[in-house]
Amino acid sequence: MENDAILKGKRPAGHIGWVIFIGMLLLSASCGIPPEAQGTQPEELEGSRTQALSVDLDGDGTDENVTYRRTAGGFELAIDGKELGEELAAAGLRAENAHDECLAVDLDTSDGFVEIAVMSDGGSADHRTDFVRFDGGGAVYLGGVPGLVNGEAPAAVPDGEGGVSSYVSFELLQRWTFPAEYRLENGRMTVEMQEFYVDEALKTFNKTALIQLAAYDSPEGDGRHVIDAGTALALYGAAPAEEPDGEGWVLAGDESGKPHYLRAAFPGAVENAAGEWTAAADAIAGLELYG
Ligand SMILES: [Ca+2]
Ligand SMILES: [Ca+2]
Repeated sequence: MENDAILKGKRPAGHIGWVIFIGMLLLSASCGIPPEAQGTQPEELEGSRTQALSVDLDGDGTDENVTYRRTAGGFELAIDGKELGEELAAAGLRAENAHDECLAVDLDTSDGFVEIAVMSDGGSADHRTDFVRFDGGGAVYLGGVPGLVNGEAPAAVPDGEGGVSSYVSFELLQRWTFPAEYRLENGRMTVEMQEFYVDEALKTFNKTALIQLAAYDSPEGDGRHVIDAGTALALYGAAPAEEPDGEGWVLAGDESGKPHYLRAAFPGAVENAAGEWTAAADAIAGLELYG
């Protein structure tokens, strides 16, 4: 059946290949839509219409009937008539500003399951795709990744082998975004942590410490010292937080070029010299929203 084709095959080389690949994914994932409607279906969407898909989610050879509808508070999802929204919310799935349609995505073509991808835009362009598996009995929330699997930028690109190429972002009023790989491990989408994300191209200048800041020699947290108020800084970027509300690190450089790792808490607080959190705007001058 059509859906078996999603994400199968070799990883196309290069960006153009991915665009084509995603286009194929979109078409093949519209499995409940009559073939003649597939080409124009995304443009025909309206706010709250119910989407119907017919797809074998658990690999038992029989299609499940999936209905999905965006709501003011998130989305409704039913499989063979059984409403699963509450179950998924209890499992931690939040989809703020969910998209009008979900997609059937085969995260791992070797495991017999086809997942439902719920895309959302979040509160402030915090694009996200969450994955739901139907195991024959109920829905299992697999977690999610930043980015959208429907081809819109910022994109998340499944490889069909359990991995998703996406990104991590962290912000101290300014937001930094770095490429990152995610992988389905033990039924949970997990970011493959890197030691530290730094990109010289994302360096921003003309910051000034407004208060005494705590700083460290490395993102392991050693060599704690204090940056004096009035110190001119450049900010390079940030490591990812392991959880959206977690902590991360921002790398600052002073005029001598000496690096200082600042401990930061999502979505915009920095550790002061007393070891407490201070709102970033009160701690560092010159931060620009999403600069
Ligand atoms: Ca089935
Ligand atoms: Ca699969």
